[in-house]
Formats: sequence, structure tokens, C-alpha cells
Amino acid sequence: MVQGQLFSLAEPLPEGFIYQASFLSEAEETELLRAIAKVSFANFDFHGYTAKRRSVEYGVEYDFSTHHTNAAAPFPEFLLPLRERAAEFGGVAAETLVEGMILEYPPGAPIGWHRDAPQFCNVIGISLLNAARMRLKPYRQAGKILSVTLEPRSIYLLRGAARWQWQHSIPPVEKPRYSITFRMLQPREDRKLA
Ligand SMILES: O=C(O)CCC(=O)C(=O)O
Repeated sequence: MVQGQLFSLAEPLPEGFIYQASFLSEAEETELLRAIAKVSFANFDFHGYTAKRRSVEYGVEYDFSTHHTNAAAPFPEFLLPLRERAAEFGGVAAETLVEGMILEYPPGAPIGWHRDAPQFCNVIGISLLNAARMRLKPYRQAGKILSVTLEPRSIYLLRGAARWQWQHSIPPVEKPRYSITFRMLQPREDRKLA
């Protein structure tokens, strides 16, 4: 496991960014991709613009037009063991990971600079099929852009400063990639401070 501030490469990563390569075996990745092939993805529409990536959300979903979270379809069976393992990695109980999202990035699809919705706190992400570069830059402050390669079968955790004081983005991917992210709900009293 690599903790942001202990990262030994040239660039340190923000506190609270924890990355582990080879979280999944190749066989586990193949199984997940097989299950994902049967999933119905939806286009992601935002202010009249349709993003190149597609998504599906389980448990709880965030509505970008109302900025509210709503109940979504239950987690499919194939995601439950992965949620258990992701929770173990994140040091939390599996049931606290109330939201599960699968993103499909065809070649050329990016995700722009953002911090995740304030309803959520810790975010755990698993990468499948091909690598992508995640960039991180301070949120509403000047600062250097950092970058980390998310290898296929790797996992990352965003919490603490990495979650709240930094934003992240993924430049257009060269090859198709999937990510599975799990999110915890932020306690209500803390949301006002976010
Ligand atoms: O694909 C990823 O790993 C990043 C996903 C992300 O940033 C998001 O869903 O907000």
C-alpha cells in the first residue's frame, strides 16, 4: 500500500491518497469485465452536454440537476464481494459503502476536474482493463498538478486532504477503461463544512 506522503517517486501525492497496485488478480478482473459486459450503462448528461463516458450507479445515486442523493437500484451480486474487499482496504465496514458506480471510458473519454459530491466522504476506486492517469490539484487554491498512473487491477482511496482539499481529473484515456468506485455517505453535520 502506498500512502500519499510516503510515496517515494519524485512527486509526493496528497495526504489521504492511498494507492495499491495488483489489488485484483487477472482472473478476478476477467470475471468482473464479463459481468460488466451485461450491465446497462446510461449516458452522462450534464447541462445539455453528453459526456463520452457512460455510467451506472447502485445503492445511492447523485442527481447532478437537483444536487440530491436518491435511492438507486440495489447492488448486483457480482459487486458485493468486491465491495467487501474494497471496504477492508479502506478500513471501513462494507455496509458503509452505500454507493457503487461503474464508469465506462471509451478511448478519448476524460473526466474533468472535480471534487466528488459533498454528500459523500471516502471514495474507493478500482481500475480495470487499461491504465489511466489521474491528476490531482489543490481545490480553489494555487498549487502544482500532481499525477499518478492508475494501473489496471489497482485500487485507490481518497480520504482526508486528498478528498476535500484536492480535486482530481482523468485526461482522455488512450484505451478503453472501466472503473468501479464505492462511496461512503458523509455524516450530515459535516456536510456543511465541506
Ligand atoms: O474513473 C475513476 O477512477 C475516477 C472516477 C471519478 O473521479 C468519479 O467518479 O468522480
